[in-house]
Amino acid sequence: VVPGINEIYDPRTKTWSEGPERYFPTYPALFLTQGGEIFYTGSNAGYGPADEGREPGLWDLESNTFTEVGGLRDADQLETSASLLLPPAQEQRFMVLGGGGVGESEESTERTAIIDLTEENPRYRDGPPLPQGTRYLSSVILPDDTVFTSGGSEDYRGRGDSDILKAQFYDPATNSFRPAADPTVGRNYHSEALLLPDGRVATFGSDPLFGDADNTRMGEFEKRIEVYTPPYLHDGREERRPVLGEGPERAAPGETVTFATGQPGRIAEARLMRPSAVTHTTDVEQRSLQLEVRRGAGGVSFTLPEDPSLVPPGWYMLFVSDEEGTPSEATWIQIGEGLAKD
Ligand SMILES: [Cu+2]
Repeated sequence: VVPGINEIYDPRTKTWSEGPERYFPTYPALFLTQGGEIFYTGSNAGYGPADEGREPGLWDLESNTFTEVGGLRDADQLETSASLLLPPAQEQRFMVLGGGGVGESEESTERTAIIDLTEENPRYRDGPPLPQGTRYLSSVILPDDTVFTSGGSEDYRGRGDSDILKAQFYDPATNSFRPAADPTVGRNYHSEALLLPDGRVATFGSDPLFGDADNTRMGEFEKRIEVYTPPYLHDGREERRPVLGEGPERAAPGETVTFATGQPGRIAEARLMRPSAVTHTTDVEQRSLQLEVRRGAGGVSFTLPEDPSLVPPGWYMLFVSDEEGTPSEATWIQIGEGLAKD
């Protein structure tokens, strides 16, 4: 990667062409927005000067103009922050969580912030604070529209034994955090978490700079994996999960798809969730779309959003949930232009 040089890939012709020139630090969190612009939340994984490519904003690729958005507190602590497109994706609200100073800075922030891109002049507004300053926080959207956040460290790459053995849920509906079961393994740089198709969350990796609190020994890459089971599968609910039966494996945006089920009355909600491609604390692929549920005799139907900037082509996990919020296991469906249902 050459800093500032961007390329555009066309999967139809399998060719690369020159994209608009714009500089970002490494691993910039660049999200596709509804309408096709790119939103840079400001999250990045460092390596670059402190005064270039750090301001969050909206990037119009056609005109190569960049409109900065303001309102973000601790804007000098966006390195190693996490960001995500909040569920449901149709609302176009983005969230930034934590982060630290540039380079090997000891500083980190507990700040979270949210921006609504449907507003005329979008600006970040403060969200509820994290329990403490946090870098490398993992954040995973769950099928019940909450965000599971876990781990991270207070100092650069867990220095000084600063891993944070805490997890919490962020609920966009109430704009608040509530605690989740503590993780048992510390996770800082090069750690990840993602949603599994069975509704659980896997957390893995971590690349501490040092192996002890006094910072005298070299760190070792963390090889243990943890699997977290959210409360929506506790207390026997796992046995009562709704089940989605036969349906199409492929569909085009805007199409209505029908799936068989023995219990259409039990299916209250449906979410189309893009599988994770997380690295360096942020997953720009992660998105969850709310689908309206139509119940029929022996089946349920959903109409997919029409706009490919909301539903970029690819494979998705379709989750249905009951009134209580107990999700099904995911059913895989490939969505894209020209993929009519079969
Ligand atoms: Cu890296």
